[in-house]
Amino acid sequence: MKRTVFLGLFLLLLNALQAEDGYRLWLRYDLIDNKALLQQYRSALSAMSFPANSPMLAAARNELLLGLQGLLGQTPRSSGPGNTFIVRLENQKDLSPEGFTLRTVQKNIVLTAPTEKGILYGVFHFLRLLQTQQPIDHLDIASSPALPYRILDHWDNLNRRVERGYAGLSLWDWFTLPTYKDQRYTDYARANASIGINGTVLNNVNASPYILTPDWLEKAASLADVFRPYGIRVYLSVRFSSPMDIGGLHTADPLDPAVREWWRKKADEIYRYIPDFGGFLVKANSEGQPGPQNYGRTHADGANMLAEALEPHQGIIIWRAFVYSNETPEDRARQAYTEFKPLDGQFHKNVLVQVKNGPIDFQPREPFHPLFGAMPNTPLLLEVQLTQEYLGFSSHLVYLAPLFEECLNADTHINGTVSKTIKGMAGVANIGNDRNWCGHIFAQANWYAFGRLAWETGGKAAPYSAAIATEWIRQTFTNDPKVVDSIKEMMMASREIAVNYMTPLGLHHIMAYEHHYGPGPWLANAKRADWNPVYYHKADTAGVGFDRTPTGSNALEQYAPGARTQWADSNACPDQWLLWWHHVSWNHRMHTGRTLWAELCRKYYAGVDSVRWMQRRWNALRPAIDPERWQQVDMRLAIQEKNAVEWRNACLLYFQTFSRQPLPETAERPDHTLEYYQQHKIDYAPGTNQ
Ligand code: GCW
Repeated sequence: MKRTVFLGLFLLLLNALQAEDGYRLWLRYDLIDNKALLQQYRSALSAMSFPANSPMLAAARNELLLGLQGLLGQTPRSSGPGNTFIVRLENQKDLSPEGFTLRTVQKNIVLTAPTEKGILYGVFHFLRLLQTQQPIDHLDIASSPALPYRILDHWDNLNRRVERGYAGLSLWDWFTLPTYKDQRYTDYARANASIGINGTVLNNVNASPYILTPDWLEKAASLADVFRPYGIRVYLSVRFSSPMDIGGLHTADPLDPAVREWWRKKADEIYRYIPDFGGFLVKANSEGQPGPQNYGRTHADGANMLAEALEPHQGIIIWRAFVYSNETPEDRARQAYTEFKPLDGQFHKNVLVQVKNGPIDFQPREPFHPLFGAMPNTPLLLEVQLTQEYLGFSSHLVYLAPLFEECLNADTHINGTVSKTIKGMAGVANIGNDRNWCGHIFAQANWYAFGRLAWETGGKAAPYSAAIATEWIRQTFTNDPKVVDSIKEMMMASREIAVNYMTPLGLHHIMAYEHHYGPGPWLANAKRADWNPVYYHKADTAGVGFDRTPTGSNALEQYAPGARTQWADSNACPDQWLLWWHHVSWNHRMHTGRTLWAELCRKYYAGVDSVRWMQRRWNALRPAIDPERWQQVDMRLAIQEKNAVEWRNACLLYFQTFSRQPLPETAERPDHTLEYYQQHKIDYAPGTNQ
């Protein structure tokens, strides 16, 4: 008897110790630790009227019960007297089909929505109110998503390796699909639904043609079945040459009738497997992928052929604008605009063009892409990268919402802010099969913020990053206001900190070759000119920076005059953009009054110092955070500090060979020579070796 009690206690303890491994993400439904509030919530939710006669409503209802059981330690009675949580499907004006209202009516809380999906989102919103300990006695909420398309793009290969993935293997265990449906698929869908994500592209844009063969379609269909009750549509990336690769045709020319027929039949087949299939995502004529240009056709010809095939089924084509060609000597930052701008208005109505936030490639800082606002007759999606290819992988704490928001709130000077020129957002996923999903606990915040931003933003001027961070911290860690503020400050500063120790003052693309982890500003022998850091910084003894004004590549001309003026003059250009737009001398006077060289040193040193500040802060938070997650983050911060020092030392020693000026007297000296850093190779960095 004693032994059993002992064992029981031991197991309980073990469970408690193991409980916080990050698996639950922000969907932690633990008993509310504020007694008074707990009582209020309990009495506000004594009964429930929630008819659930469909899989989606059942999912919503189950989530509500799961949440309430955890948060309140009890669930409402399904009928009877007392304050009731009432759920009703109901049309309401001013609400989009996915929207909902949550209102206090007499003593009841009423959730209404025009669709089941709205109910689902309303349930998650309500649970978030409880998790973040908000008052619920006078609710008057009407919420609709700002953007209709809110999609995760997985760069997952069929062999389970994830291109630019830093959180283990692909979440999709393709081999055991379609039969084995891992609980993680459901939990993934719950997490997405909780932040309003309504689509997922299952496979890498560098697509294998096999995804369109029956075996693989059956696997995709099985995932779609799991996701459907959570309002998530499945999309697939397709390889443009599929009719040749798996269809036995001798061409993939989009104007060839046999090719068109092949895609039509393929579309019909896909919809037999997945009746609500979302559509195709296509990377064509980019980085070696086949596309319509192989046959002298345009991107519009290619996209329209696929659009016709999916149209009868209400599917869409998402055609990526991430293109640059080796043959063209044109500044890479210009090329997407050059190719796509003339095609505006030529795409079928079920085609959306997906544009990365900046014109190069997910750098720590880039100006907004010139295509935003420039294609008024083509619906655009904004593509951002949650996985931190250029931002320290899953080793660095970098909260990306401020980066996304910088782009969303940028004024195109054509149609208002970028957020007003788009129909949706696509986020390159940072999810893998790591126990905590994203590798870094704080990387979960980037997944979370992506969904929340896509729901909330859309021309509204308010900055959301801080508010979203607060929500996430409260759900993920604690509601203790001091702790929340302390973590929030860290998160809000973290993006600028990374910019400082990696690529300050408008520097970009100066990282190591191929895996993109760590510094490599000296690299000059990649097989394409524009894969070389020296192409981007152009340092010489006269100065540093890429001249993109009329005296240089004139990428500036692709922006509206109003946008141009902020960057055009090297003396007026804000410091943070300077070396993106201008080649300036090492003694150029910055807005701070320092010379460029002095400012560059200051930024790199500040970057490292700030990582150490984050470490101290996290240390002080130790008593407030559960040991397991605290330690995970602490160890990753140690990696980040080491890397930041390497970035600073390597870059400053390298640029010093051109500036020929000393490092600041008082500063910490580099502990190695430039040659040491140049020889430092990382073998088998994750995210490559497809
Ligand atoms: O950021 C670059 C990556 C490639 C990626 C490409 C793209 C999927 O280095 O790995 O390929 O962008 O967006 O297509």
